[in-house]
Amino acid sequence: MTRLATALAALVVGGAVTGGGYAVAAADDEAAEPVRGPGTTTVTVTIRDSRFSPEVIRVWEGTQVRFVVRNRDPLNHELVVGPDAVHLRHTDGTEAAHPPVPGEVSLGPGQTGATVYDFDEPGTVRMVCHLPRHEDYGMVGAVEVVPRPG
Ligand SMILES: [Cu+2]
Repeated sequence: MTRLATALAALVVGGAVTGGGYAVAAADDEAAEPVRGPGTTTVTVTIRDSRFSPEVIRVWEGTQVRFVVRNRDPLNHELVVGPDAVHLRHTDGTEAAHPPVPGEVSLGPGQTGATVYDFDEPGTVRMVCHLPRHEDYGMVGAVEVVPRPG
């Protein structure tokens, strides 16, 4: 099981116990992630050893996140954030390189890049590196979009 899957499983279990559950979203090796936003916010994601850090990001609905992505590995990576349809398109492998569209950034070895994405609906939005076998290796993360009260 990947660390993310473990974290999500913990989230489900925690939800059953506490009725809230979000507090359990942080992996045991990471400090609890604050809920960021609303409005605009910048999140730095570091890639090392083909892992995103942080793997779980929490934002209020109605938050625009500017992802600054730092690739600390000596190989190519990417960060693609979006709904399942976007990930399916990349999994099919029909798009090898990514033009600068919101939520997608490709990074050469040691590069830093940025992309912007709007989180307007509560729920879980996955972030994935779709280079061959990277997702299987565990290069996945999630943005938990928390509904705003009222
Ligand atoms: Cu990768």
